[in-house]
Amino acid sequence: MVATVIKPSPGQKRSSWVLYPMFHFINIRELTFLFFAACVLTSQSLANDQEFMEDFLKREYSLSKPYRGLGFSSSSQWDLMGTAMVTPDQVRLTPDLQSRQGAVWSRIPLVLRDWELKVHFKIHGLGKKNLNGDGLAVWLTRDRMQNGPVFGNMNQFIGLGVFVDTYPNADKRHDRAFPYISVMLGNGTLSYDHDQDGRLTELGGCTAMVRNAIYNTFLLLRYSKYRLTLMVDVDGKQEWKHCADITGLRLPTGYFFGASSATGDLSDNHDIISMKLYQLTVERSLEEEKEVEEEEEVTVPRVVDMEQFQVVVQEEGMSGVQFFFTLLFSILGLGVLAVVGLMVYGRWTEKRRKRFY
Ligand SMILES: [Ca+2]
Repeated sequence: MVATVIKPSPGQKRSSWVLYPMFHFINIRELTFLFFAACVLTSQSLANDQEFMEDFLKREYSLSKPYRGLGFSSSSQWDLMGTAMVTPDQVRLTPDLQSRQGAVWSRIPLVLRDWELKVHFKIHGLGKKNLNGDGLAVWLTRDRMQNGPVFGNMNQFIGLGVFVDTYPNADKRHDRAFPYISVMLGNGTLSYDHDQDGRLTELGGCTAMVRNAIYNTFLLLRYSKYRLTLMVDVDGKQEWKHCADITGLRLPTGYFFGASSATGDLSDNHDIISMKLYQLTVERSLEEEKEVEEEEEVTVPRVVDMEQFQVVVQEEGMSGVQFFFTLLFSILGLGVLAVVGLMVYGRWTEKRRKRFY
């Protein structure tokens, strides 16, 4: 299944606008010209919609009902860890209980060049808004089955992390509404800062009302031609909405898909219903093929033009009270130094005078 963002196609819009006044023209040449113009515009818009020739569901990378043998059978392609458990309807990463961590990880390294991952998930619980947490994460990383502080996975991870963050930890700032979905690319040294809800390392994201939703909630990650697109479908309209778009992103192959979640003092049920991976067949121009062949093997994930994502963090200035006390102690300190200095000088001049008499 190739997700198509439903929006009026610019080509179609323009062509109908062009066609409307054509009944006023008598000149057959103008009519012919308009006909061809309309054809060109319409075919361009169709070409945009059919960017991908084909797509295939790749079962070996997908997790869906019935979850036969998941987590215990040697023939299963997925492993469970922590509190994750399989029920007939979902893989529950954590129950709505405090201090739980659970994850599900693919056993098979991803070797596809162009792909699309559709995740059907559900976050729900008894806690009131902002008395629930912490959310879940979807991964495509070098390492798998690790415990840690980033939604139940290790920090300084290498690869992609998509965080469905349901609790605002940086509550001093009200610059975004939660739940908030964001993307991070880890290179092994970058840290996800939980207290800042990952703002400093975020490549893109959006608010999405995914908790206790009455509709099915989906997210979709598409990676093709070094471009990563994140889309969400959370309000029952069967439409994909753009959430993040990152170009120039180089991702090594051989990484593992996974999903993880953690609860702390606050909790929720974090469920994965399915993770479906589609291989995309993408047309490449000769130049693009050459570029792919010439490029040295990528070993560390990176974004080519990282500067476009640099977040400027404003250092908090000194408060008025802090400034007053700093000044007061500086003056007192200088005063004490001056008194000590005068005493030493007085002693020294006295000694000198005694020596001369
Ligand atoms: Ca958070």
